[in-house]
Amino acid sequence: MDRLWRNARLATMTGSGLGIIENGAIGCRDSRIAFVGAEAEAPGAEEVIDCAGRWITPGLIDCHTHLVYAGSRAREFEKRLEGASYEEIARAGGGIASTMEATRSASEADLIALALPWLDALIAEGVTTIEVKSGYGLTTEDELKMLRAARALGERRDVRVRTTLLGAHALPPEYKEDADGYVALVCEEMIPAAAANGLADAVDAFCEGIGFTPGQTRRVFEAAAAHDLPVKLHAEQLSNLSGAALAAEFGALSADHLEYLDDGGVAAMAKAGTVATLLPGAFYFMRETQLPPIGALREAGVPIALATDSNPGTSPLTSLLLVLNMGATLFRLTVEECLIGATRNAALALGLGGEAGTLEVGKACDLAIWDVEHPAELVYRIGFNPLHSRIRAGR
Ligand code: DI6
Ligand code: FE
Repeated sequence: MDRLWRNARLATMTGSGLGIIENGAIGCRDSRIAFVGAEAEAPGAEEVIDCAGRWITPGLIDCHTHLVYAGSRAREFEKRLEGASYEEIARAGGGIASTMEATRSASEADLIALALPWLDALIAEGVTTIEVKSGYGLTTEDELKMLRAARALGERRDVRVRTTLLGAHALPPEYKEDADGYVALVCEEMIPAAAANGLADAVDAFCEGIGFTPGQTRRVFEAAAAHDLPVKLHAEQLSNLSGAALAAEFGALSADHLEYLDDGGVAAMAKAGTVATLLPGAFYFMRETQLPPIGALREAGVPIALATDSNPGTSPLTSLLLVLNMGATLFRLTVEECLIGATRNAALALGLGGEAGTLEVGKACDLAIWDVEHPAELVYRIGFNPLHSRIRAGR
């Protein structure tokens, strides 16, 4: 083996709980995990690192972000403090449309430069994989520009980036009277172009009163399927349009938000193996009071993931550790559910179940090493970062 981390306590995220191994060690060969287990059984390695009893978890995974965009929505935030609603602002041409204008005006290099500090904040907390969505360009050219910027983040930093085409995020002003025409553009131009250029790992849509109807979302999903791209969906965030069930029908990797999810949606997701990605940052920032149906999701065995939803309008948040705390305090998830939600289940939500999210032989050697006495501290503390070191692909 190339490298061995010894004298560690491991939370492997395998099995039913955290998969704890005391007196553990992890070995790495050619950037992959080659040994996980008791230190006494570990083979030799060229380089041996003494972890002094620290905890090792899989590198964290932020499986839902809108990290690439330009412009600020701080003034819109002020308006909301004065009483304007998110929907009112959106319908008056602000909200997503204002970020769209700034993003269209920005170059690919501008977008990369803007996103890097936010990405660095995530990386500083042990994040080794992020998903980044487009959705603020809303022309084929600007959506591809966003996806290229997102991919470039993975070259500027040592982080695995998965990109998602979210062309059906909002209706751009030039299609104001022609939503179906815009959906046709997404299906006939954006999705084929993103697929042809290898720029998207998945396709997403915003199925909502201020977004796209279930019928329009279906057309987007059909186009994605025609290009062999898996789908995800912003579903049941502000109202219940049965979007999650539609996503499940297409074997979606995940349905996200889900505050207004009903029993039928839960059952459909369970049957399809669709991950429920919960976004407590948006719940908090929007002062939402409707809780996602955690008990029903749990009972049905739907895997629950947690993510930042980092975006300028509803979750200007770049701390996945804070999301873990919010998952527990706001959604009453257990410590185990929170930690699994930002590792194993987050990997599933990105179609990376075989590659990341747990400490298992054969997976990429992506590790977070923590100065904590127990993994519960990662969920418990607010605004403190106990990361000792972060290993991505064995380094
Ligand atoms: N749901 C959200 O919370 C974000 N997008 C979406 O579909 C909000 C995006 C924004 O307001 O800029
Ligand atoms: Fe989102």
